[in-house]
Amino acid sequence: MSAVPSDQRLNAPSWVRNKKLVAWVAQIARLTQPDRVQWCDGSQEEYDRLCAEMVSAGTLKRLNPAKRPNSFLAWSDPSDVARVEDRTYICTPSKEEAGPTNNWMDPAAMRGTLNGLFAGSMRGRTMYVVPFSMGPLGSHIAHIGVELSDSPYVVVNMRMMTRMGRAVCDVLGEQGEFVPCVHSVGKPLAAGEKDVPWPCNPTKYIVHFPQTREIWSYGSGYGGNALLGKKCFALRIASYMGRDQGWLAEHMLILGVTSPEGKKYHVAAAFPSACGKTNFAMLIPPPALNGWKVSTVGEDIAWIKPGRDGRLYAINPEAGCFGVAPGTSEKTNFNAMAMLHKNVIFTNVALTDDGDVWWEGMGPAPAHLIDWQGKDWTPDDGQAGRKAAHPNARFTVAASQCPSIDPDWENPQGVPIDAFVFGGRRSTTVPLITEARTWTEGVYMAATMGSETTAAQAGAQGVLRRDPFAMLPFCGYNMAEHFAHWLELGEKLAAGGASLPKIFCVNWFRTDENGKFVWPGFSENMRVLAWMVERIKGGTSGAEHAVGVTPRYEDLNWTGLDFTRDQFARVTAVNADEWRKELDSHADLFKQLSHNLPPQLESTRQTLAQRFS
Ligand code: O2Y
Ligand code: MN
Repeated sequence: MSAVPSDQRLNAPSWVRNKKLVAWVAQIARLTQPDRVQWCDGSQEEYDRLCAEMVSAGTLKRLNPAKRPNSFLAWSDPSDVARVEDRTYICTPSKEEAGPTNNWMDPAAMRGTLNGLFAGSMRGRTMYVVPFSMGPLGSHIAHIGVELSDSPYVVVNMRMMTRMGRAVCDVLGEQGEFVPCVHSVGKPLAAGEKDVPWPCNPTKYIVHFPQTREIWSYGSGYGGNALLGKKCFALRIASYMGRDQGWLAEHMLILGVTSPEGKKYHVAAAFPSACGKTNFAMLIPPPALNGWKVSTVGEDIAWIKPGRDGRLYAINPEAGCFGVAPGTSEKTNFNAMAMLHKNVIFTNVALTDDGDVWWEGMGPAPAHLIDWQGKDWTPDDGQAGRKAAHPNARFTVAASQCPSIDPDWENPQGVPIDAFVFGGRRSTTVPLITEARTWTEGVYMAATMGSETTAAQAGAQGVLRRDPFAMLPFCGYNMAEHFAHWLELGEKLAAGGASLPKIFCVNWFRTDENGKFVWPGFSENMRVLAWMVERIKGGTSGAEHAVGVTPRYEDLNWTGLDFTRDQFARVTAVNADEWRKELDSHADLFKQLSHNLPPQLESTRQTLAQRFS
């Protein structure tokens, strides 16, 4: 089969009217030399056909339709199991613009490298053209991208994670703008060469050109490396666009919370990984608080733009969840499990003997499984420390299958945000809940947030990593300038007379002298959320301490939970010695981020330090 040599072989369908798109597809086809080009219309027929082809190729296994209708399992190459932060680049004209927390390379030098890697990289394969919208089609907050990929696994996942296909080209029209995203697994096939189930390349590059709004990804077929609408576009490129255009692209869930009297509020919350972000987004209130309702607008990313009324409105730019399977159970997240009964693509979980899936933390292990690397597995292997599912194993599923999905989750206007919440996993120091007294104090909390590593993560356990705004791997420009952007946006909205969302900092993870969590977490976090809502309404009180405002024991609703004053004191105490060290560590962070760091942050730090002196 010969490589695509000319524009005539592009097969652009009549519903593609954007000349710039066709010209770009032709240019990338000339570079990457695929055997054929396929324009994805996003139909069910196309999805079914691609899945069937991947079953034949060994990339997917069809799960038992009686157990998981229309669901599949993929096992990746063992070397291609997660995002590769050390191979992720932000190619701004100057290194300072990318900032000290991003890998940077000169754009021209990177283009040279990429041109070499991508030349002929799709030989023997199909290049799929995947038009997608981040956000509801036609929403003024949404933006369009087009991913060119030689991976059918990417196509079917993008169909779940975004609004994808012909309808996007209709919105794009003749003149619309799109973010060009080029993806290759980096494994061209020679004539007659047999493919492998999960093609990839040991050399990996995940590259962003924020100025020209381009994404190039080479060598990986997995998750955030390959589904380019998610972290690459919706966070790294979008955060840069938001800084230029006066809006925010944040690593935040969005939830609706309705009080017993029927008034609805919306909260956007940022957590680093392994802090129960998906669980919080899909929280089910405990039975004793069943007058409260929580609904899910989004569980990973929020795009937030000022509305005409001066309030901030948020959309979930995604249409699906790419969630972590291990640790998810009916006990930890009933709603997530309920999403997974049908129409799911699982990646790197274990296969049961009756054609279903299993992962650590789901429930009792079956007597025999095939693990994510295709090997026999028994509970004895588990005892010996061998996992049946990879710790970063995933499910891809449409958000519409979430039982708690909010009726407004596709509202093109977005939902008005009443509060921002920033959280991390801290065994000491940071109280259960603190309300910032000012916008600047809230930005300070977000800028200095951090989380301790867990056993499931690579490296040593319990190490504190600062993760400002939970955006460390996702900010497409200098992190210090992200802080400045938040401060400026707050000033601008306040100057227009708007009342800004409240900002809260939470920590569900304080431990006792035996290392056990003191706060029960999960559903019980509703009690903290209810206090936040009361504060938004202006209805309940709290006590001011050195770092902000916290509820007193009597300010929380304890109906149905046996949680003593002493336990409450343990999770809310502000220890001066711990905080003096904490503030010194904030100074270290600010030193690292000193280029263009807003002076308000260091002055806030000094004000806090004085309170502990
Ligand atoms: O490992 C990956 O490729 C996926 S990372 C991811 C996926 C869904 C939601 N959040 C994340 C994350 O790393 O924050
Ligand atoms: Mn995430």
